[in-house]
Amino acid sequence: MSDERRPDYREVNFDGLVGPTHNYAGLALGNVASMSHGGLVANPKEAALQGLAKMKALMEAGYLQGVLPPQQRPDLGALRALGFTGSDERVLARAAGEAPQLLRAVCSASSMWTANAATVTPSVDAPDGRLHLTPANLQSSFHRFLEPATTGRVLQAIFRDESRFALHPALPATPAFSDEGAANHTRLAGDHGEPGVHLYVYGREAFGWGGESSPAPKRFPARQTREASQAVARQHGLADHQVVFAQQHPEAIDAGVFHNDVISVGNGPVLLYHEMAFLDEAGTLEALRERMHSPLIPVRVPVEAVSLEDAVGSYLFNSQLLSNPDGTMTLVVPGECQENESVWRTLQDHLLAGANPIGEVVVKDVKQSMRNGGGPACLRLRVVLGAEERAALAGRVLLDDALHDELTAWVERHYRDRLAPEELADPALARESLTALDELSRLLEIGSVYPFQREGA
Ligand code: SUG
Repeated sequence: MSDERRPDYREVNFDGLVGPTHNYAGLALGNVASMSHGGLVANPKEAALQGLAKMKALMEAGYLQGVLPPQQRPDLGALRALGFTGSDERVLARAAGEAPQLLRAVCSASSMWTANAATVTPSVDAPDGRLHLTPANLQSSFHRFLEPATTGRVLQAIFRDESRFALHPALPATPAFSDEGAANHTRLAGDHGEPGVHLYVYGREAFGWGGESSPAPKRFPARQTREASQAVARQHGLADHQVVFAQQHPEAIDAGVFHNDVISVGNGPVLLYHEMAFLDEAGTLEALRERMHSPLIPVRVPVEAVSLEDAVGSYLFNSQLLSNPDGTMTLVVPGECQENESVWRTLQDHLLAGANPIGEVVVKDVKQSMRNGGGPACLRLRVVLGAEERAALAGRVLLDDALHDELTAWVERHYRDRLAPEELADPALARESLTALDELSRLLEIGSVYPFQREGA
């Protein structure tokens, strides 16, 4: 790590492309939107197009935009591993009859939420001068535990240059090392090229759980452990003076804040957070200030302005906070913020009018994803890269007009515009999905990342 600033370092937002089996299955305990929308009819085509429209809008506004592909779903390999045998049709039919929740799980398009794909440390912070990535093990739910193997292959295909990029194995997939990736990680720095401080927010401690210093949520599970965050920081070579570990407020988890990115968002020197985000608010800010090279700019939203319920319902904090070249910042909020009076008022009176760099609010409609608890920030993985590192990315994953148009046409060609949970056993859906993904992997030039391309599965 060096102390000099690197002016060519910029943030690339890698959004997850929504997969063809996007559906509402009510799979995510502690995620209020997923729990309340299970069973609804989804529109995979609209979901994918909403995501692409967001990517295009940000690209046109001058931000660097990347794209990550969806995963192979239904994951028939997972069903076979659980004892379902016979032809693909038979496996699907038996799972639908005997274990419909398992079928729903193996059909989830949850890899669209790439904030949970991995945790990333830019090269400017790492002792070996390489960018470090660790795929999240996502072991806290079965449908998401199915993601890291393919995520690892996708990241390997893109961050292939070992002289610049270090891809680590996911942590052991066991409750003590429960890891949900960048959704619980925030890098703060004066600008992207300045050495940063890494804020890791965890919900529980695995060893010493429930003690007086570590109160636990009572209603919903805490998905990230302190031990997992510490292990990721260790893998990436970060030193004590570069990291802060903060416990999430257990009352927030019980109100539906299943990841830290549902209650705070930071970028550059700005940390926008709700009063109930951290168990020790003052201690967390102080630790950040002590370590940062530039002054921290905290933007606090008190409970009186926005209740926890409104924060969770509107996803105000699951916004994208984007840095502009003139030092201002843009907040990309989900449409639900506009529909909530206290949230919209807070955005105007408190955030835009306040003494902070946030100078613009942009509203984006990602309702298809929102109904499963995924706002604008869930849909992207932030990767800070220098110019040479950007040039070293493999595959065709940085969005330009041509790629956007090809992806849109690809979605129009292959996706259904309605998908009910009862339709997931349709063997035609599985075939459509594989045909689409095979074409996509060629379009993105990422090679054979899918199990069916590797094993003939
Ligand atoms: O893990 N929802 C995802 C939403 C993830 C949002 N990501 C961030 N906050 N970064 C989850 O809870 C619901 C799927 C369903 O119910 O069909 C789901 O997995």
